Amino acid sequence: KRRRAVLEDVILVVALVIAVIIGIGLGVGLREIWTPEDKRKIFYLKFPGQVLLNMLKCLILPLIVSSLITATAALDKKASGRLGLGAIIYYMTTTLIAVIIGIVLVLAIHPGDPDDLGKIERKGSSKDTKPLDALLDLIRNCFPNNLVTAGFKREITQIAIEEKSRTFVNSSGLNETEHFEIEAPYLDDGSGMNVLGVVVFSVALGCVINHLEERGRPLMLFFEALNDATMVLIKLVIWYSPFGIIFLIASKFVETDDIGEIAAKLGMYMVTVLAGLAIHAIIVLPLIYFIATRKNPAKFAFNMLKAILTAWGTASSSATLPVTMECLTMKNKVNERVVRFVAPIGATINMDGTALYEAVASIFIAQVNGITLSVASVIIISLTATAAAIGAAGVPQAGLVTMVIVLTAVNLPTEDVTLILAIDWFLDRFRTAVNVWGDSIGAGILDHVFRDLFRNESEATLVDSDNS
Ligand code: DAS
Repeated sequence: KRRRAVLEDVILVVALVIAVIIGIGLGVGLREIWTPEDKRKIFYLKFPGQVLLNMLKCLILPLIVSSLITATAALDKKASGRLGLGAIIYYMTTTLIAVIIGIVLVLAIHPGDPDDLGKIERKGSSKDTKPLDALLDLIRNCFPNNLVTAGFKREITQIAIEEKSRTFVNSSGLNETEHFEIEAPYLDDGSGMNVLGVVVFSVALGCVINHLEERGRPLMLFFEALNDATMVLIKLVIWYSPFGIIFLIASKFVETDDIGEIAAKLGMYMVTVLAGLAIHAIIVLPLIYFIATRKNPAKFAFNMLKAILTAWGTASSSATLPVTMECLTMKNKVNERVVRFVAPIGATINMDGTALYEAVASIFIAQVNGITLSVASVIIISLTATAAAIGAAGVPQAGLVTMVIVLTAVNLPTEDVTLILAIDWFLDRFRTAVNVWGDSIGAGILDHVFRDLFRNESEATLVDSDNS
């Protein structure tokens, strides 16, 4: 079964790479042969890609609700509360640190600089978006007044008005600047999904189901089944994605004027993501490990190398799971009980690399569109990137699928996912390796912190085995 899973993931990654190459070839070809009026056909060219994006958006709601409820409700059942609580604290802390590293880097490096892309200079800033209003919006959206409407709109206090200006040569050949106001389509304009509200509700319901124990069992089974079903649907969408990607990339190549410009931005974007992943994996995680266990992280890392390389090769945490568990127990001598609990759940919900990537990618897309995000939007991005990483399955391309959640949460154009599709299959392997490395560090720390919890238990086990 596992061999089949690994084979499937490898076939999928190969299909994605081939799809990218065909998409670029088709796009460059059409750019040459299509005349400007032919460009109307681009909507037909885009169609299979739009279908892919719509399927992804449609799966957001069931994915968030089922994965978060299942994750929060299941913890207590699978292991002693303390270990479960320790795992959650470690997961949340390292994932949020990864997101913050990503946000700091993408704002510092600014890979998607709109100035040389945007023919429209950005003047002024969005009016009437007072910080207090934005903060109240953020908190208000955590508690939607209607779950159903939360699925497609957010509550807001004001419409942000953006003043733009455009410089052009007028009839007498003089430069003239035209000022005009538009409604900022990306700030709190009430559309877009209230992801934060759905996330908060899901975690709250998950905790209550956990608390209800036996009485909550039917609900628990329902959401587990919903989660399984959603994962199957996501897998189907991911199998369709190579086909959709061909047309998304081709249409992007046809409609983008300056390919060189975009390529340069994608290069800077790749550097930003890889730099963030490197900082998190080489500095932050080993430091946390050393602080928590006083042990040498380099030795721990060396013993995990096989799992990290498998993660890089397959771009799938789930396919790497058995190797991760083997390296942890056999080489790093982590207690079997801890590994059996932390590794599978970690491979599913603890994805530092994916969370960092989603924060960087969504802010990059905002930058390329010349959109300056408010502080509230950046906070929404960090929270939804964390929730989206929890919702992402441990399969190739999962981070891209759930990134639609983050973009929808701050109402950014999801079509621009195309921008980064061409290199996503490459970045996916690095973020998957960081995901697995984060799970391993977690297991090492929890094993050390709760060693007394398991020592007498393992002695008891030894005694039992002596008696048997
Ligand atoms: N490939 C996913 C994993 O297996 C991560 C991702 O897609 O972001 O962890």
